[in-house]
Amino acid sequence: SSDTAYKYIAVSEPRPGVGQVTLNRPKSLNALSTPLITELNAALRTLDASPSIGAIVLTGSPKAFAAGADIKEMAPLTFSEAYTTSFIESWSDLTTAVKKPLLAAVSGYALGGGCELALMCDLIYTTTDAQFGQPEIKLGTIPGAGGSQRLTRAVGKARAMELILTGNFFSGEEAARWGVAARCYATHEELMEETLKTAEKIAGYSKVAVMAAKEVVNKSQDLALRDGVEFERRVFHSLFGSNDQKVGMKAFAEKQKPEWTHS
Ligand code: CO8
Repeated sequence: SSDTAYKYIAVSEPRPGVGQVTLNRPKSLNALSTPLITELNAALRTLDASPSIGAIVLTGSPKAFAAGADIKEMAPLTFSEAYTTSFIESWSDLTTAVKKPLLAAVSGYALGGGCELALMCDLIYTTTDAQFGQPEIKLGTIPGAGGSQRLTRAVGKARAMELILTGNFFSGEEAARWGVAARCYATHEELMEETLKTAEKIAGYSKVAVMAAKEVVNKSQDLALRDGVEFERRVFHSLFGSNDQKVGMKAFAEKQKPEWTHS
């Protein structure tokens, strides 16, 4: 394992086909510094390229998924520095470079950039008492890693506007009720167990179909309905060219378990 190469994260394979990245900067509640994001991007690229991995879980500690971008790193930045170095832009690598499903398991604080990082993942599971929020307004700034756009798409304008203007936190229970998270669980242990179980299930399907499914669902967030439906149909048609679509349908007809070839 390449674990030892990382300082701010840990990488493991807790279940067959499941890669896990654990944010590990406990002294600052997993504040997302540039070096941490650089490691995260490298780990995700490695897992995405690994033929044995079918799904990726991103998590933090029971106390904090991530308490935001690193405020101490941001404090001295000038406009020119932020602008010319495209500060925060590399965070989006997560949404553009990773083709395998990325599941966020969120316990504790998911604030500011931490909330935005979770929102960049394909699926969020959380704990009832997790604390989500976009508190940037309290620092004299605004969300900068997609929060105003992704949170608004997830919860609607009324709630997003209230959350972003007040900086109020919302619970994991609310996140699940409002559609930010797919599910919430009573404890961190239960959260991890259920997230890994779901990831393992996804990793057991054809990688071609899984990647296509992730791609078409995410497209719904970018495209108008008519274009999205058209895009879905094109991708659906293209899967007639995959081996696994034949494998899956033949196995169904023969009442056999499909043996995916991932091709
Ligand atoms: N950045 C840096 N350090 C942090 C951060 C952070 N976001 N959050 C916590 N820490 C540090 C604290 O400074 C403290 O360090 P130290 O021990 O050296 O004093 C340590 O972590 C523990 O934190 P606390 O003592 O504060 O722990 P509490 O349990 O008392 O409080 C809270 C926990 C409520 C989570 C509190 O730490 C807090 O409010 N943190 C900041 C939350 C926040 O405002 N997040 C949003 C940051 S802004 C942002 O993410 C913008 C993203 C996009 C920017 C785009 C710009 C272009």
